[in-house]
Amino acid sequence: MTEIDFKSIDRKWQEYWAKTGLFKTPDDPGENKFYLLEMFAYPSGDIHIGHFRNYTIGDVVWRYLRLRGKKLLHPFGWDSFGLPAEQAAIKRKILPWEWTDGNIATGRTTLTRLGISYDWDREVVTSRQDYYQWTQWIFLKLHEKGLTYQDEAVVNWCPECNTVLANEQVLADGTCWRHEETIVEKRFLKSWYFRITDYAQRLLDGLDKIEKDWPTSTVASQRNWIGRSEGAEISFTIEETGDDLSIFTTRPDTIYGVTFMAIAPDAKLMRKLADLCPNRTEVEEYIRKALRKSEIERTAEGVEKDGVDTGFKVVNPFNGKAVPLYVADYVLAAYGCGAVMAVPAHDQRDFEFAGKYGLPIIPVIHPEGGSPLDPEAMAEAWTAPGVMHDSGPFDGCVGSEGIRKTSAHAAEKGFGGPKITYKLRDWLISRQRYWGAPIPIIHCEACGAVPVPEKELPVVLPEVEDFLPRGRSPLEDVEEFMNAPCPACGKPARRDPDTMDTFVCSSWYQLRYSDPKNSEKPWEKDAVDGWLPVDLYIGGSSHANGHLIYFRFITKVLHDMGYVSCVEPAKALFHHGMVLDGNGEIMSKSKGNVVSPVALIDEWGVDIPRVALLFLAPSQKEILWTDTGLKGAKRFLLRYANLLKSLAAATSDRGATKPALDTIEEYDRPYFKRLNQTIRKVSVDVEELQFNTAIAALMELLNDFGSFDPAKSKITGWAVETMAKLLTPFAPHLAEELWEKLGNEPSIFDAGWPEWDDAACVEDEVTYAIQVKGKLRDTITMPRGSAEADVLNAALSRDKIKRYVAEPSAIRKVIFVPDRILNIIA
Ligand code: ANZ
Ligand code: ZN
Ligand code: ZN
Repeated sequence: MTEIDFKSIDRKWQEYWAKTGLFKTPDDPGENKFYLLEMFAYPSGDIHIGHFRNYTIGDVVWRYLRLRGKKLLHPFGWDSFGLPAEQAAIKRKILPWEWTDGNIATGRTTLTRLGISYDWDREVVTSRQDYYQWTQWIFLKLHEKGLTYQDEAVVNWCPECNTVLANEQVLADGTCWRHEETIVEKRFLKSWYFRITDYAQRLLDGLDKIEKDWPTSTVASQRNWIGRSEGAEISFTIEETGDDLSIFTTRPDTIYGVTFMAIAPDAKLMRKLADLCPNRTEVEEYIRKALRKSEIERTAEGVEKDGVDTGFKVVNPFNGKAVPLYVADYVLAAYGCGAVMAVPAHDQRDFEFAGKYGLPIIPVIHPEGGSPLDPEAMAEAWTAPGVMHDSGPFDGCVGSEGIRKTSAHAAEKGFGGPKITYKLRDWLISRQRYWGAPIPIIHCEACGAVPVPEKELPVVLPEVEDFLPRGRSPLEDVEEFMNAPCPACGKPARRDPDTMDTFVCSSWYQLRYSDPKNSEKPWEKDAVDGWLPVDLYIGGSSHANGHLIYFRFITKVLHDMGYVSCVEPAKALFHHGMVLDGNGEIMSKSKGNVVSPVALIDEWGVDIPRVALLFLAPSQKEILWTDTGLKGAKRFLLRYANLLKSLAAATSDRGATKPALDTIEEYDRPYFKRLNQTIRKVSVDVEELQFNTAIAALMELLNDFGSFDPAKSKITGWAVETMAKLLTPFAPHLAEELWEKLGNEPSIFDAGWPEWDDAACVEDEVTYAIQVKGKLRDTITMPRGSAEADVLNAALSRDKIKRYVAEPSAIRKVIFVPDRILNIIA
């Protein structure tokens, strides 16, 4: 086999593509547009093999669609603000902008060398003024729409990050998304929020529309995270203070069974109550303790729930009964109303709590048709539906009827009514860190929080030497930055010292790519509407409840304000699998098992590692990376190239058009069929991002053509060109080279994707004579080339044969003549 100099082929074609502007985005998207997007990167080091895989998946799609004649937008950029970059800079004792600029340059060079089809003219860098000016503009737009507010509340605080975190940045076990060892604490802090909860229902409804093209697990995870719950809100009254104590319940039908109330230690109202309540010392001590626990610790199943009696009594509006009010940390401040009505007979947590503190258990729902519940004998709460008892006018109501009637009653009497709540919380976006987009707000003693006028954007992040985190924003100590005249009254005022969560930067980048150089506006409406929504979005599944909810939210807000027409930012979503080392371990610098894509392409060129990555596993599955994949990929590419070169040498037919099925001669029929089947297989598989099976089909094709004799064929020219095109998505450099070697004008990307002919894909059928002991008993038609076992199975299922062969175990021998005879000796 002739060797191929893959590296010089890479260079040659990458230069050619750059010169001819192959990856340039066309100006006029139109009907035929396709917006292909991979999640952009944190510039926190060079591209690693996981990126190589992810971006290659996108590139295969680009190459394929380009051959199909699509007009493509395929941009790339850098999520360069935020903790990942800032932490890296701190560790290396350099300034964040130096660190990010250096890494961006390196990353861009690597991606270019990997031959990924990005239009670099559209690159965005979130930490540059020409970008974050518009991040600040987005803040102002939300502010204008009443979707921002500042609130003093208990927040998640990571002591390692030295900043607050959004709920989406706290992992399920209560640790920080950047520090998996660090338990997130609670602090009381004034911060800015985006009212994402206003969009909870719309975010759910939108999922119905996109779910067929989004991974099921991510859709389910978002539904769960948004957490819609139907029930009622009911207003109780604290006897001593007259305060309203509203609660959310999914079971208002149990309200006659309330024997105590419980409020979250961090509920707003609790701060006032703590000062006034009879058991003040104990209550305050309990609150202090509870605030140190994570939400997970507080609510975990199996953990004993505790609390403290405040000494206050609360009146049930349904029956006027007064019950004690406890402060208990199993109640969460930020869900529902931050307080619950406790019904020990019908709620398991309340049941356990009542047991612990000797509180009464009053069953008010009894099993339908069964005997009434006896509180003395109950071992656990009765949570199933049933019939209402001891419930005044509601006695006898069954199941959901009770829920409906009690809610309606509360509404009628003005102390509550039906209510839907969501688990989703508002998005906390203030960060007490330096490396982010400053919040465009000026605090004035007279006017309050005043937004910076749009024309004064950007609020420039000052370059300072000392940017280390200190528990409050480092900008607070930069006087030149902090002092600013109030935009409303002109008097001296102070800027908001915090910067925005980096997820604000990434919540709208998909829009900016449509018009990245616009300095007048974030984008031209025509441009954004021409390209959006993203047709295929590729990225990791870890962003399911963070970025992927935020970017849907921001798109909807901007839609409502008329800045973009689409309501959902991405039509289809694909999660690529990880690349692990040969033992299934995550690659990391500390383990020393990192595989660098640069080292790979220095040794093998681009196409070999690329085919290896694509072939090793389906795109959504993990890859256990070993070098053996490279050797196999190389052997395949060499054989493929050699076959094409030798066939091309045997024909002068160039630019061949596809022959019609009825003109194909006997010799060519099986080859024509295999090619058509392969075109179909590769097309369908590439559209489903199943590249491993597509490459396997090319390997089979290679074998089938092992015995092909161009001297006997009339379709050699067409076959060779088709085979070159089929290789293009997987090994674009080599395919382009072969295309030229075959005597065609570059570029192969303008040559069009081959079409298949359905009629030519159908397998020929043959008629089998089925004999039993040499006597003809039946005939059946089967695809040509069927395996013996398939023919035998088909034969045994026929009544005529069953008569002679009662069961398969009776068969002593089978004589098989391919495509003609099956003789069963039984
Ligand atoms: C009384 C009751 C009686 C309840 C009963 C359940 C069964 P989901 O389905 O998750 O929405 N709850 C309400 N707010 C809470 C908070 N801030 N922290 C902790 N628990 C809270 O759960 C709703 C139920 O969780 C509510 O219905 C309330 O308990 C509790 F037989 O109210 B229930
Ligand atoms: Zn952290
Ligand atoms: Zn003012």
